Amino acid sequence: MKSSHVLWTLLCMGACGGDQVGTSVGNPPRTTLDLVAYDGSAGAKHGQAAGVTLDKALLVVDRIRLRDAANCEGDDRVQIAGPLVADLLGGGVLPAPAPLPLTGRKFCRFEMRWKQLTPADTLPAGADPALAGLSMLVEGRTASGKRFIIRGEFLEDFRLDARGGAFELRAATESLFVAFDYAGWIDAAAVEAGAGDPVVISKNDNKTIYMSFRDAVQRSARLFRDADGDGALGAGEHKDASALAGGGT
Ligand SMILES: [Ca+2]
Repeated sequence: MKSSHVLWTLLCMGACGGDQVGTSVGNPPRTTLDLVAYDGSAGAKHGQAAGVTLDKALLVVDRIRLRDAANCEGDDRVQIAGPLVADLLGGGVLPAPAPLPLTGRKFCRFEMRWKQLTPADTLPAGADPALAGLSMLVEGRTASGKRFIIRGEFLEDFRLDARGGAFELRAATESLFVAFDYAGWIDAAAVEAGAGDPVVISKNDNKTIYMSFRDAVQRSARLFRDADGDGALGAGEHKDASALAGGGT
């Protein structure tokens, strides 16, 4: 089970040096990273996107690396230990957002990698047991009521490049979101045409939808600030123009 204490310790083993971090164990940083999803299309209700309604969206990412802006192609990077299990429509990273004690540094890139859990992996409290063995689990319905389930077994790397070359964590209390705009994830017409109830979308079933879905999820990722510091990604905080990084290629 993930422990913020262990995560903090691992992160410091790889990343914290000198005066980068002024806290110590027992006084954990308030700067955090969370993983969430939002609807980037105007007017739709939460969980509803482009002809489909999502009932569930969980994903797992392996370590996250932040590249130092001063040497973007070099080896100077910070690594956030994973895996991070997130309920994108619910509580975000489970059981709590990951510590991100990096105030005052500039970064040019966010590098992420899908993590496929093994069936024996212990899930954090609150995670859907059906996520075992997967890297992503999505369930929903089309407008006609046709149900679908997506069982992702993704392993690839993808990255979010800083807009304008670099972004900086400005305050010791600043928190970031890697947020996925789910409005374009799913081809509703293709799901409608799929066989089965529910329509199963996996590496072995409806593979064309499966591959398009994976690419769309990666492309939909953006990095945003929690501008008002309330711990949630508000509608005014996920405008594309305010993204610190994006791309998902
Ligand atoms: Ca907020």
